[in-house]
Amino acid sequence: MKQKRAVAINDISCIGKCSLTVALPIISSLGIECAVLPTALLSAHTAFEGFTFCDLTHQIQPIADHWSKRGERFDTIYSGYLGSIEQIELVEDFIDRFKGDDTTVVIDPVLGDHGRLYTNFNEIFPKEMRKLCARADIITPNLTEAAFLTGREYVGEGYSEEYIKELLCELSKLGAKKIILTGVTFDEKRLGVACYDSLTGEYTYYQGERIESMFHGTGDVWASSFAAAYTKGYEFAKAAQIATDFTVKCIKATVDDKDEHWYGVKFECCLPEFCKEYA
Ligand code: PXL
Repeated sequence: MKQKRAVAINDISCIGKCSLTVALPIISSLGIECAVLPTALLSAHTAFEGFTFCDLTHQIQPIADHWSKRGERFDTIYSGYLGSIEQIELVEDFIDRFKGDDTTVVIDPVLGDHGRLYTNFNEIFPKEMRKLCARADIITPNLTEAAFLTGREYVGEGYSEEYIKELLCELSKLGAKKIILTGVTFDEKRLGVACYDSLTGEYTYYQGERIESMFHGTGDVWASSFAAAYTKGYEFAKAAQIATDFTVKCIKATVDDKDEHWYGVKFECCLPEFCKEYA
């Protein structure tokens, strides 16, 4: 059987377990080749004070040109954290060049969390991210990102199912046919995702155990395991469920190290089981 192939477009944060250091092992663990297009090199992700940042924007076009000349193809194009407006535009261009009939474009529109944009981003960012979302088949924003993308006010908790449906519907107007909202909760015990397939009109909710701690990089763990499962061939809502279960397991494996939350989750401990179950 032909091996599936994904390309992960993301930064390398040397410490802090997010972006490529998470995407590569998780996607590879399901037997999928994971090509990488590194967008920047950081000593640690941006929540670490004093991080260094080496911009690799100038490398994106030459790498794409080389791949294009060679006729390289991908089953999945998956992008996460992008460090500048120019990078977002280059990824738009990359998609236009490399999206074939059988390619799925998964965009995690990384913008912020807890109602705020991440360090380094300004209010122009969400506008450009909207254009990138228009080229996606699937987008996976959290509630903060959904608010910035739709221009609606951020509602952290205590929202209704109606509100979530409205958000999903508005997000689908950006262009992607399938939307997954992450970090959705309706009570103190459960946390999960809300999925909307605008082609079938179907809404699906999947909730896992809610663990009261905050670890960095869990959004990337979720999106990478979703991209891995979807590329593997699991259908949309099932892949979202697989990613939710995996992320909960990773958080549970890390919960005793709450004070180290900048360092991300111990997803490595959970990979053998993930692999055994879904590869
Ligand atoms: O996990 C998202 C992410 C990825 N990459 C970098 C980040 C962040 C979030 O802060 O700073 C560099």
